[in-house]
Amino acid sequence: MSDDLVFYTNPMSRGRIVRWMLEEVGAPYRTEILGYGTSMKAPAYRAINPMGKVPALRHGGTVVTECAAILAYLADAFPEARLAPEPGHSDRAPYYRWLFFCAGPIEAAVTNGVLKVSVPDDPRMQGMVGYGSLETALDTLEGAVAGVEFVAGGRFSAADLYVASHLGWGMQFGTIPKRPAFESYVGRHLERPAAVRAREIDDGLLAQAASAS
Ligand SMILES: N[C@@H](CCC(=O)N[C@@H](CS)C(=O)NCC(=O)O)C(=O)O
Repeated sequence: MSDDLVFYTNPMSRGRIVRWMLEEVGAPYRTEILGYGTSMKAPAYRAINPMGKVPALRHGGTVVTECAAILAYLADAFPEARLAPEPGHSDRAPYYRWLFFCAGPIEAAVTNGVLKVSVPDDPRMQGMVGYGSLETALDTLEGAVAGVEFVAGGRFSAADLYVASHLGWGMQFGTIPKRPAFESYVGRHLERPAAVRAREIDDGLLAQAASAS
């Protein structure tokens, strides 16, 4: 196992998104499991991510946190995996657009939905809230995935991996309503060999994670 790439995670976390990306990249990596409320909050790990949250990635001497940032970083660090449109290509625009749209508006809208924080039906309030309303944010994302296989250009990218992960988790946990366009977009991507492998690896680590201190 390589020490060049170290993946800090817990299999019951957003780290599953990064695991899928690492499996798509195909470079060797080592996994470190952090326990909730224990090693995740200890000084040794806070030196890597002061938030005390997973996932995080160390690549040589570089640390990157935040799922979307880790995905974008890996896509650029391993260009041979072809998981991002070429720098400077116009497909880079939708690639960034939908990565950031899910990391920002969708993530915030869905979390607030779970917490029952609702935005008043007042255009001035919705204008202030970055995602407008959950409905508007989901309608916008539906427009991006409806009838297409990929959100950026003609092939699978880290943006698809991230969008499909958000939609897949959201529909599974009932925080995002099932819509035919979401289901057909997500279904295709979740069957990718790297996605299946990543799920198997994380499922296999659940017992170890439960006893992680
Ligand atoms: N914005 C971060 C969110 C990371 C996050 O909240 N991770 C959760 C698990 S899914 C966590 O580590 N929670 C533990 C804690 O906050 O104590 C990302 O996208 O990576």
